[in-house]
Amino acid sequence: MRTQVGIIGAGPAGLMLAHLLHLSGVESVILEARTRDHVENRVRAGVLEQCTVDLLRETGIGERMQAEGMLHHGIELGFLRRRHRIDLKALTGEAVMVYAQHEVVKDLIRARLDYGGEIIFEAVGVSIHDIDGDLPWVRYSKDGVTRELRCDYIAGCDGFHGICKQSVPSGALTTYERIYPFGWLGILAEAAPSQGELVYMNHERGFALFSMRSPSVTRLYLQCSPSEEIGNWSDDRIWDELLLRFSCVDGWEPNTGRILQKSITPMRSVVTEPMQFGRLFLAGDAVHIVPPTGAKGMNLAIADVRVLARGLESRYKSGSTTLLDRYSEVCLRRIWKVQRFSWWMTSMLHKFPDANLFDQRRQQAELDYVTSSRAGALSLAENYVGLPMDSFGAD
Ligand code: RFL
Ligand code: PHB
Repeated sequence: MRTQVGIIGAGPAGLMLAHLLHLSGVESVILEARTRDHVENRVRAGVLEQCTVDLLRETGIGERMQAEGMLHHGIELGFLRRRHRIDLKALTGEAVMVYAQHEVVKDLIRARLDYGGEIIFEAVGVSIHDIDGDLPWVRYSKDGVTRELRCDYIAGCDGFHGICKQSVPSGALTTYERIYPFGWLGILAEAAPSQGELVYMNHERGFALFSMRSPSVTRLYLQCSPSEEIGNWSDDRIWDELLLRFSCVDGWEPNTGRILQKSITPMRSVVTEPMQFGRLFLAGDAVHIVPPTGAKGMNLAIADVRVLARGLESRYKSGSTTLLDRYSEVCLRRIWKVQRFSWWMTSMLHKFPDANLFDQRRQQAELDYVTSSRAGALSLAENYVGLPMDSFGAD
């Protein structure tokens, strides 16, 4: 089989890239290791930046998000048992949309299949070859038969545990990393959200986050040890800990209900540079990870492929690789700013095992500053709704 762009991975990065390429008249084939059912039901992110929302709308896949997503004009930061609102809309003129990542994935898969695009699910044993030559190719197996996909370019959108980054010769890429001494235990609960906006709570027992998925489902997270076993957390223990961390002087607390799903995620910040090697372009979690405190992972993945799609479109329309050659440089400038923000939110809100009383008071002073100073709140808000998309222009 032959195509112009071979895409590895049907997460938000791979699916959005295929969609944008289709709109530009560029052919692609997606190879995905898991089943359609698995990728459509993988519970992950929930917050879309304004630019992501605009992109979904402008490219014709925003209809269900528009109907079912929840537009949020503010968020709350809590510390010392009080919640303080950051008015994103008043500060920046923009808002965020709470709409689950797996719903975006469903919308992208449906759009692709509707226009006759190909997604090969359950493609196992994927390996990539000749990425430093002009004719890269991919080997994979489907239904027990080994096949080859020949292409002009390969997009490595295969997430943090993917094979694309590992296929680059050692020494060609540099990885920058920070591993945090905690993880997040996340639950989905059958309970109406007890208020309309997200609450990021700093507490002496550790961070907690109140979010939502629909008028009847609440999403909650609590900071835990990175090596924590989910089996140690009964439903009762989870609710006791959440209610303790969220307890506020005004009596607000999340509604409780049946726990539908629970999982633990480690926290890390990672960037690998450059994002290109020969004819292989890496995008999304395959090349960077942010801790989820800034709600940026999926948004960054989509921002990468927006730049990549423009570069590829220009290559096929004019024959010029000028934009494509700048892919990594253009993306990394924004990625590092988003990394900084995600690290900063994480540092400000979590309890660090080695923090002393000085660190605790300094953290509270920082939260006090951000929630009481317009300049402090504006900086947070500007980053939270999403920094402007980088362009290829001379800015
Ligand atoms: P994905 O979604 O991991 O997709 C990669 C795909 O590649 C497939 N794959 C392979 N296919 C073929 N062959 C192979 N060898 C393959 N290896 C892997 C995988 O099956 C998969 O389908 O990466 P992508 O597309 O880069 O998207 C990144 C986002 O998924 C991720 O950054 C976000 O989920 C992060 N994230 C959040 N992002 C936000 O923007 N806002 C949020 O509010 C937010 N909250 C979160 C989050 C991530 C979390 N967890 C679970 C890590 C909250 C949490 C708890
Ligand atoms: C979520 O709803 O899953 C969510 C919201 C905000 C975050 C991270 C995750 O910062």
